[in-house]
Amino acid sequence: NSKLPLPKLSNDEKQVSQDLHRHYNFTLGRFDSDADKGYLLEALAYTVRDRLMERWRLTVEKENLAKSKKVFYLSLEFLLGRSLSNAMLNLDMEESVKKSLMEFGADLEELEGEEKDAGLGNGGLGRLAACFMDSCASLQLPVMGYGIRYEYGMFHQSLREGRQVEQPDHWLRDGNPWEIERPDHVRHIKFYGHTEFYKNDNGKECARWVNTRDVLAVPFDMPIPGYQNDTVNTLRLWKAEATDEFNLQEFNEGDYADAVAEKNKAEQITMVLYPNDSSENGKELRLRQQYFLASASLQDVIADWVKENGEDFTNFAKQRCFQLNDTHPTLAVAELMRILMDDYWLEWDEAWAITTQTMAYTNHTLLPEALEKWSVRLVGELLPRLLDIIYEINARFMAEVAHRWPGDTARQRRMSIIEDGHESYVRMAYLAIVGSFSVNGVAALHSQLLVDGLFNDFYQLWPHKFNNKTNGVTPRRWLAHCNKDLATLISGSIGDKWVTDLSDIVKLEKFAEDKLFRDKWHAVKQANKVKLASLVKQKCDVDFNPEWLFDVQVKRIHEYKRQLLNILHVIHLYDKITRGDGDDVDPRCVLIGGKAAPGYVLAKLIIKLTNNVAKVVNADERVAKKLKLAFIPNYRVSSMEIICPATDLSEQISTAGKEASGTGNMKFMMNGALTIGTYDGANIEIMDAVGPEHFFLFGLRVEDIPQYRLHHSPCSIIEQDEDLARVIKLIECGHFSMFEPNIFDPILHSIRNANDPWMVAADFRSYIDAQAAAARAYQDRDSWVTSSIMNTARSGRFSSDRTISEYAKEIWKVK
Ligand code: DL6
Repeated sequence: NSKLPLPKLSNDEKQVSQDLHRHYNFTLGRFDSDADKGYLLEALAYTVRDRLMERWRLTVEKENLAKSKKVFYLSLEFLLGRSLSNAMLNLDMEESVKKSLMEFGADLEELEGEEKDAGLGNGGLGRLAACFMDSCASLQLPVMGYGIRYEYGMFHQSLREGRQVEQPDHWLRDGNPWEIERPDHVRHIKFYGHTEFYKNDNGKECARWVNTRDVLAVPFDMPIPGYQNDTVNTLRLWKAEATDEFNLQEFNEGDYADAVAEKNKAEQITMVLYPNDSSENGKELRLRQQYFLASASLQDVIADWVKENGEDFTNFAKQRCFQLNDTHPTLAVAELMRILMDDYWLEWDEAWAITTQTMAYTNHTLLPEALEKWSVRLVGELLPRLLDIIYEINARFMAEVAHRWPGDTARQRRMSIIEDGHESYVRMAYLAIVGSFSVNGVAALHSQLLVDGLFNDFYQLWPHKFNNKTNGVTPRRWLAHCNKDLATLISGSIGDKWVTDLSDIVKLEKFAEDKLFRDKWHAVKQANKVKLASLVKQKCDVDFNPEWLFDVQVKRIHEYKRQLLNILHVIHLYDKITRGDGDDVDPRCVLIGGKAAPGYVLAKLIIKLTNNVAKVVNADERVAKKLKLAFIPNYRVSSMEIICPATDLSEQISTAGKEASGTGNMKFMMNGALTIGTYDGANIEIMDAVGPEHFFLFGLRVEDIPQYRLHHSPCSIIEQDEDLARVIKLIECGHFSMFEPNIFDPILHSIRNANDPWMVAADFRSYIDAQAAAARAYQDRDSWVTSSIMNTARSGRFSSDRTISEYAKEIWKVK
């Protein structure tokens, strides 16, 4: 097993230039003198990737040598965005690349803009996984990611007459230079078939899963570079392929069409990412994806273990740990039991001890529609052996509950992993809790609500399992890379330690007093706003004036996130100005962006309303000096890299208790935006960190809502609030839908609904007041810039390095 040492490639301009030419001419076979941007980008990617290879090999070797504990982050989503600029930053090779590109007459920024986003996620949960991978590599932790290599990532959103239109995102069409196929690590994944019992060579009664229809899992590895530390971790993404066996069998029987259909069916598993951010509606293909990921990853880890340790699993739990990113990969609990018992003949108790000391589960939502459950019928058909195991886990768990609370059958029913009814379901969150040693929420309030409410029964049984890990974002991508001028200004003042230790950024605080520094800070923000304004012009054909307040809400479109409240505010300003009462309205540009799940009718109608309001507002001369509204299409990671550095006011306006954490809120804060927000998710911790004087808080608190609901009457709120009544009237009378009367009725109905879960009417007045306060504050430039600096200076806690250090220390126990 002789490993060839790879040459350590230097970053000097000459070497980079040589490699760039070599890849352009030899790897890609291009000889034209007029460099094609697409090929040049590819050649550059290979040039950069070469420099990761040796570091990657050494990282793997070092980890194996150290025999340290390894962690595996299992996630159905990794929203990576672009890789090139991130790799260059981490390898510190931007300058030499810039110079080398001159020979091709190319501009780095322009090339970077050509790279497709790897959109393998929906939103917060997937992007968090990507930030975590970055932090693990930057902290040099032995953490490997496992996910799915979707052929089609998150759909491309375009607009037709203001409505969302979804188009497929075939991000792999032109190849992906950031992945390496590893056919030597292919795994077989079983589906269908049945369980068979037999006696093994030692006379032990064992089970095995037979007559299965197998699918191949082929791994593709992506390098995850740490920040200038020679560490390169691995993200392994699985692709489904048909096995040769069943292809051949049907082929030989002359059933060509069926053979091809089977092949397609197998490959369908990793064809497309489900574009729903909060409900999956029990689709069979989604269950296949979940099992496919869990099984491939666990088989991979176990095979590696056996190679290193033989079939002795005594130390497995001390040496390996799995973090389940939400319930999506939770079948891993049952799959680990299956592998240990069926393949290595461990006893139940032994296997269960290993499993429950190895699995840790993160919950990302309290929304009932996002709590996964799978029909027992479906699980039984697709994964019969897993269902046996889940039943057995539940039977033993129910015995424990009965022992702890004798006679409390209501509690047993409540806590059962199997929900009985007309149709029975497997409750995935309960399987995850029972099978894990740690259960965490993603912000302090969220974790508290979990133990007080949703998981209270489990908390009573196992209080020690529950903990909080407030989310964070990587300061490399979300400040050093995306806001280079600000990063330079910061490093010029306090040094660059903040890049790897964001707590150091607090040193900026004292510069808030410095007039010259404030002017520079303001100048950077203005330049970023000019860039965003030009993007908005290009994508939306709306003129944003960089002198005005940039008020931004970008995230998935969902009722609980309340983009609707934002639009009501815009309509209110429009109404105020047009009725001649706009003297106290300060100018602002409002930007909204985000994708709606394709089947989420109301969210799509909210997009349509935004666009219709934008059309009216932007065309009305009477408001032209005060108000602009734009909806930016196809919001994704790379758009956020331009949006967050340019934002003045960050909209984090979810109904209290509904947003588990939020991470966009942290990116904006880090880039010096002030937040207008509810007392929800990580907003609370953001406000605690920055101080309420630099934050615009509004709205009901989660503890007030139940009492408030008893007498909640949106109709009387509307009646009593003249401003809200006028806004509603404007929508109702068709002012924003001249040619399609009544199209917004479902939205009006949702606001007026006495049971409106999102409390839009209830929070309207305090939102309007907070918005007025924000606009007023923006007029005092000096004090606004001070607050902006304070936001960045006090964002240290929201680095994903801090979050990951907590996972490493308190859950994974790795160094
Ligand atoms: O934890 C990451 C992210 C949070 O910041 C958001 O607040 C939360 O909504 C999101 N959760 C989901 C839930 N999807 N599922 N399941 O995306 O997680």
